[in-house]
Amino acid sequence: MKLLPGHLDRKDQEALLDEIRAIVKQAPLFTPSMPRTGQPFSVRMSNCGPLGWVSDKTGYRYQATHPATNKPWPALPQRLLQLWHDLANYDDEPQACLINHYHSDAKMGLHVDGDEEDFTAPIFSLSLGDDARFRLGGARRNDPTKSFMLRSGDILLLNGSDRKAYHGIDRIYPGTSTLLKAPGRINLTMRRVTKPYTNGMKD
Ligand code: MD3
Ligand code: FE
Repeated sequence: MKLLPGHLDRKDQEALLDEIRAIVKQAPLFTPSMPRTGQPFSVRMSNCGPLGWVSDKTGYRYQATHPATNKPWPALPQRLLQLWHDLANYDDEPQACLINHYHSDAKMGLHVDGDEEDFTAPIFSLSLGDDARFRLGGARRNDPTKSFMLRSGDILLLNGSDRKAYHGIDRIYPGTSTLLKAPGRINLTMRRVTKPYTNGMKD
């Protein structure tokens, strides 16, 4: 992984937040639930880009439409695409940007991001709002873990073996940032979902 602390300054964070607010007006935050049990997540989600990640009783998947409005997801903002091009070191465009919203007590348990077909592409994460404690482990759930703080404006790139590693958010530190109007945190993750296009020819 590569952590770029404070990559976005306050002005850039505010400009990006304005775009995210416009997106969640079109594609409201929804509460995903665990496959089978239907247990709700504490994190609320939305997406932008051609595909979005959703979870409900029938499973985890990427789909082209919002689960409640059934409308296509809003477009990925140009400033996010530009950051991907500048930093991701990957030629193809991201296809999904998952928007996670954490209230003060929300967390995300250890998991692997495994619903993408292309694991050669990195995952690009950007944090806005209150500080969070992020935990990164290894390929197996019981591997040792390390924790890091993620702060507003930080960018985290996950590539190589870390791309398939267990990870989660242990806790939010409410009131550590003044960016959002209320305590909480937003995390954006840009992802490549399908394998890049090839026409089957050798060169
Ligand atoms: C490490 N989000 O959306 S971002 C997720 O802060 C997710 O909302 C967390 O885990 C959040 O799936 C962590 C950093 C991150 C994202 C994807 C990863 C770390 C990762 C994929 C593999 C390994
Ligand atoms: Fe994840």
